[in-house]
Amino acid sequence: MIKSLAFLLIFFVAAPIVNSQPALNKQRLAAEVKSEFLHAWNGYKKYAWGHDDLRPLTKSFHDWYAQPLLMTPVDALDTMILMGLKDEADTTRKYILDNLSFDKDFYVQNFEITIRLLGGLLSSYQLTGDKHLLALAEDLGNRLLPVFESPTGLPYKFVNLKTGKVRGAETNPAEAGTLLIEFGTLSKLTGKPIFYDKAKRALVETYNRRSPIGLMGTRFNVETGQWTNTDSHISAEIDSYYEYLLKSWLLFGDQDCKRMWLASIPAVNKYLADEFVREPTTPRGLPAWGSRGSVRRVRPRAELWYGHADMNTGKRSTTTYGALDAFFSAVLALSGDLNRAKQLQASSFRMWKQHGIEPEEFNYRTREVVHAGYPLRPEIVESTYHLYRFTKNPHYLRMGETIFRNFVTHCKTEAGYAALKSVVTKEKSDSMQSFIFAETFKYFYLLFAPPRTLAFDKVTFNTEAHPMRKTWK
Ligand code: DMJ
Repeated sequence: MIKSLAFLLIFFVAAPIVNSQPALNKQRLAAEVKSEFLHAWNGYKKYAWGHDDLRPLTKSFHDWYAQPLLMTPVDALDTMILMGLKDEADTTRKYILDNLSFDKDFYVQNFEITIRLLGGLLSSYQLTGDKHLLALAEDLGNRLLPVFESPTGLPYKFVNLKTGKVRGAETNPAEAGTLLIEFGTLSKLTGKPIFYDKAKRALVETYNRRSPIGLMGTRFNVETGQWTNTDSHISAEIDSYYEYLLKSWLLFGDQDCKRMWLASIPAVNKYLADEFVREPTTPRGLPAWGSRGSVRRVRPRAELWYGHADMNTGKRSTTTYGALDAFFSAVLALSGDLNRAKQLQASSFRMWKQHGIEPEEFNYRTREVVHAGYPLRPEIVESTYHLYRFTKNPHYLRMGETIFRNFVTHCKTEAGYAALKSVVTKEKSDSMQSFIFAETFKYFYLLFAPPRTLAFDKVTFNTEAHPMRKTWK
């Protein structure tokens, strides 16, 4: 009797309050995002112009290799165009065309150069029609091609841009399978099938190495074709492989990619998805039943996360999820699985709210932070934007506003934006990677900007948020 009275009381106390929040001012938020973009961009221009990245604490710069490859300007250009920053975009485009050369005698990481530079040049070409950008992309594409010359067709990790020598036989599904959107678009725009064929073969060869139960591992060797790490998940080193199976089908209408995606997703949902009911706890983490004092969250809650499992047995290994994994809600939404997309996004947002900013890795069962860093990642914003576009539910605008405000509060510095060493202590680190411009600010902006800014249903974003448009038959 006492228990059922308590239940009634708790139920009514905890019943959701009718949402009476004032309508959110999208126009004002879009303007705020643009102004924060410019704050970071001006910091880059002042302290790191001509280099790859800004170091926001020491107000200096960082280059990835022996000489700069203009990672930040190329990654940022299409965002400037979408934000309507015309003069800034014109100056940046001219600077890139006058200064960027890929005739460099050093090794670069094929995956990073493909998603940031090849992707950035191609989308900026599509947005401006400037043929010089396409010529630069083609030159880069040709210099990257030697990576595919392995006994299996799986790409080596590094290539020397001048000599074409390759190295790095151990790679992973993300680096091998996240190339077709960029190489395929380059192929369509130049009329040269080789780019499409090589990247597609790499994707198929990656898929062919799935386990008998349909899961991918973390690392393999491109010369032997053998797995060297069999941990399966949707996180770093595998993540965008799944994204490109789906998106290559959507962008190119490639039926093999459709088949591979449809054959892959059931295993992911069977073995990696972790659905459970979380029992209510008090704010102190004690069970709600039998505890005293005020109880806010009292009803058991169904949660969906994606954890780790062994690729051969499907046995759960760890219950970790993190900032990178948050991209998967966008992929699920794009695939038409809105139910899982919404549930997973709710989980990502809970992870975000626990410390007011998300950690790199989180144990979703115990709610403990495993890796506390936050390198300014965009994935949760990307998924918020996709869910808003698919559902039109203002809930996602409010979610985006919270994320944006926390992001500004904790990461803004005098010279730009800084990664966090720890989301718990909020201590900053001296890094501002180029994807803050390509992705984080772009997805924030597109979430709040008028839909006409970019035709969501006509573009496919590469994994660095560079939008590709099908302009070919
Ligand atoms: C980006 O370079 C890409 O989104 C990639 O797929 C994963 N990591 C970063 C952003 O977090």
